[in-house]
Amino acid sequence: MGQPQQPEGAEAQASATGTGTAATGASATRPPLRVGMVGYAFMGAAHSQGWRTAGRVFDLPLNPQLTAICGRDADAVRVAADRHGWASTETDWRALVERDDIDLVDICTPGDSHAEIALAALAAGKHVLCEKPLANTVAEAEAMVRAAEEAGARGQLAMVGFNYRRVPATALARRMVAEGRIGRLRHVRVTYLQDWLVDPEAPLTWRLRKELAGSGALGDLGAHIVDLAQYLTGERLAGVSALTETFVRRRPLPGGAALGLSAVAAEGTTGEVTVDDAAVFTGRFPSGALASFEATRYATGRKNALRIELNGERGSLAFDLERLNELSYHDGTEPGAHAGFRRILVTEPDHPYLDAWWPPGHGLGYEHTFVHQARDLVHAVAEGRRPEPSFADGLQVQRVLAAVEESAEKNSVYTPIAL
Ligand code: SOE
Repeated sequence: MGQPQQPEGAEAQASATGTGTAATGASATRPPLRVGMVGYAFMGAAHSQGWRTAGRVFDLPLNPQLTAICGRDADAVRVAADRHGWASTETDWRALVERDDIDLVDICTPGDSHAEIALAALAAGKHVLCEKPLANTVAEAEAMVRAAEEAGARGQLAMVGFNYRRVPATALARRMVAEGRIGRLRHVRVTYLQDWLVDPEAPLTWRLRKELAGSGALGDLGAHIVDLAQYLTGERLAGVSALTETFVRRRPLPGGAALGLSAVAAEGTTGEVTVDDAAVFTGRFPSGALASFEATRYATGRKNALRIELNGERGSLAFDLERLNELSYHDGTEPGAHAGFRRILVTEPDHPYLDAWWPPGHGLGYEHTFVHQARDLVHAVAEGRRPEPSFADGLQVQRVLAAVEESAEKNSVYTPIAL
């Protein structure tokens, strides 16, 4: 089996079991974890991959079963079920969450339905995995945390899907920070750059509508980098100063279903973009470290460029999602003549998650983060252990996003965040 979810944590280390052997037919004899998923587009496909693969690679205590997938369009959800390996379909999520043969509900819908589905699933006695950002508003996220805490007392678990914690290189970076390898933190520099909105004729898909998505690049990309920065540092932002912008305010309406991030435009119709296209903000950590963040869909030529660099008194770490099998490390205690950033190829069996995968040098990709996410959640369920990131972690990220919006509305005034 791979490394525990929080490689540096005593709790997580105590959870490490197994030997790293790939799952065989033996997994079929383990108790099932029957999953019902709501949503079947991009994230639904990614999570399906996770559930389908986790038990075949990792030696899991429970056997994830792709029991039912739900979407409003009966034909489309049937096609998705066949493609991704789900045993049955539903067209009403309320029916899905009430089914007796479902143990865990995985929410892969746009943010406007996260709270309603999660509350119903928790009330129905299910464990819940919810895609990021946890909700569209702080109030919704607070209600979800309350429900998760009540359900937790009954033994149910709730996790939010910040999958970039599960890249082996980011998990290794977390471990190295916790080991003190960069020493006292001074700077955190994070960008998440995409370019799928550069064309002003790209249609107004759901991600550009506040009532569905909550916010734009901020919630979609900014949520990831806030979570990752806080996860890697082990600290929570104390306050932010922000700018946001919507560069293109009207766009053609979509003429049909979304195709990945985009869609075909319907000719002659336009609608208003009601979210930010980009968010740039600075922040302070309680330790005194300074942070800068940039999230945009207008970084021409940048496809999925999530980059983070941490500078500490003793060293630095840098990660680039477009080279996700690598971690750069500079040991500032080395003699100057030989010092410099070196590339750690994060494919060794003693790197997080990697003892179950391929021989050294045979790298992993984006989809594997979802396999690791499923793996970690299965362990948490089997061990009755609160998974991370929890709904409370998701709420705290939501509070940062709200502070960014508040600061941007007030010309970047420094806006504290309740810890
Ligand atoms: C689109 O910007 C998107 O698919 C995000 O919604 C995901 O969370 C991110 O992982 C990749 O980009």
